[in-house]
Amino acid sequence: MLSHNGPGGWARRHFLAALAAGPAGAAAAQPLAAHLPEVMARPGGADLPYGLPAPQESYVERTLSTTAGFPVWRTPLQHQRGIITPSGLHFAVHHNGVPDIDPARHVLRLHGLVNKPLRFDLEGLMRYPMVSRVHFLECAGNSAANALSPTALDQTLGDIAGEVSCSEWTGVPLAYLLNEAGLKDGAQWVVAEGADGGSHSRSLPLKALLQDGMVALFQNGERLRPSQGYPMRLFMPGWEGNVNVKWLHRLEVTDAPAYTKDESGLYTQVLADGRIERFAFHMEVKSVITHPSGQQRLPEPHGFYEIAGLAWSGRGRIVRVDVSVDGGRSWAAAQLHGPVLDRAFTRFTLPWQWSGRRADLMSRATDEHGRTQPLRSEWKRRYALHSFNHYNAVQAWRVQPDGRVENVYA
Ligand SMILES: Nc1nc2c(c(=O)[nH]1)N[C@H]1C(S)=C(S)[C@@H](COP(=O)(O)O)O[C@H]1N2
Ligand SMILES: [Mo]
Repeated sequence: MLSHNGPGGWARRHFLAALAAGPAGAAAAQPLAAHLPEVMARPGGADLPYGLPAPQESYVERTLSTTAGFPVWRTPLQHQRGIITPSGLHFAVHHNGVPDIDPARHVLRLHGLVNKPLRFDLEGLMRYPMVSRVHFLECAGNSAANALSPTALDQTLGDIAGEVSCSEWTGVPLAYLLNEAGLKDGAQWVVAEGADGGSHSRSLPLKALLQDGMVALFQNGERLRPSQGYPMRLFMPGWEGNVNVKWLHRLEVTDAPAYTKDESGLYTQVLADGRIERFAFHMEVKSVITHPSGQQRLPEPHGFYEIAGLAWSGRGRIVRVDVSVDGGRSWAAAQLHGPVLDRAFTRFTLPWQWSGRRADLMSRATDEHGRTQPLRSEWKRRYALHSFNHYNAVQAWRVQPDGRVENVYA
């Protein structure tokens, strides 16, 4: 049988070439889709065992930034139409690289304040009943560029706020595993640990895990990508990305949080009065206009355009998105497109007749608990000057008379 991806196949040749070019070359290397013409030119070979986007769409890619000191791959939200992020475009944050895990040897241990410590291999876990849920995942540090000083004026939406994606996650509810192990008196917290080099670990309240936690095994119908924690990760809907421990291999039930390096360092937040916000798990209500957005250009100087975007809340469903085209002086209710799901991306649109004059576009989402996005000035008043986590303020785009769109601090 002909294999394109086996040893010596075209995919492998491409990767070897990218590796030979070094890390910088690898990042800048042409995407696999660029090799499609080569495949399609082969007689009778006009398709692949695992499909790829059209070569003409190969510019739709995650963007890599290493300024944080570790790789951050951002979703190009400005190209997303719909609520599901294609798996290959899911954002990724790796504090200790991506471990190469043999699924046949990977084991998840559950121990601590339990009656019966348990050990699950992948085969064993696969026999448990599973649930499927569509949820967004967002890094606490998403939109940091906007939270800090005005540095992101010439960036795309993905560059600014692409540390959020939305997928269908399928896996085993944590309650099944915790109840099987049996909880001892005093059990209050669970410390989750990953199998990556730095043993990424976070403490989570047991009660919330029993209600909502999942050991996710599938993403959009296929096994998790290595980038998302293959072969298993913790998933907590609506909570900051960091607690969703990838390459999960240990759950320890405890009576108190462990104050791990990952929760006491980067992922705390300093308030304006100097106090520190600890264990702020929820990602708050937020929205972004994807079309038009930063660095796009409206092709005609005036006329009809559909404003489109995505809204989400870590606390529940989106009930309303208001859009302004005059920098927040007046607002109109956008149309929400179903399905409107709990703690998931919700698509919104508003028809717009552009006069051709400079216009400042904004969106402001409200969730079912009546929480509404703050303005940037309101958000900045609450937190210390250098704080940037959990930034959910209104995003503004300026449309210039020549159709250019740029980030603006309104
Ligand atoms: N084991 C492990 N889990 C991890 C991380 C990590 O570096 N190692 N990064 C965390 C951070 S900071 C985020 S935002 C999310 C990102 O999940 P994703 O890469 O699947 O988008 O994973 C979290 N889980
Ligand atoms: Mo993160």
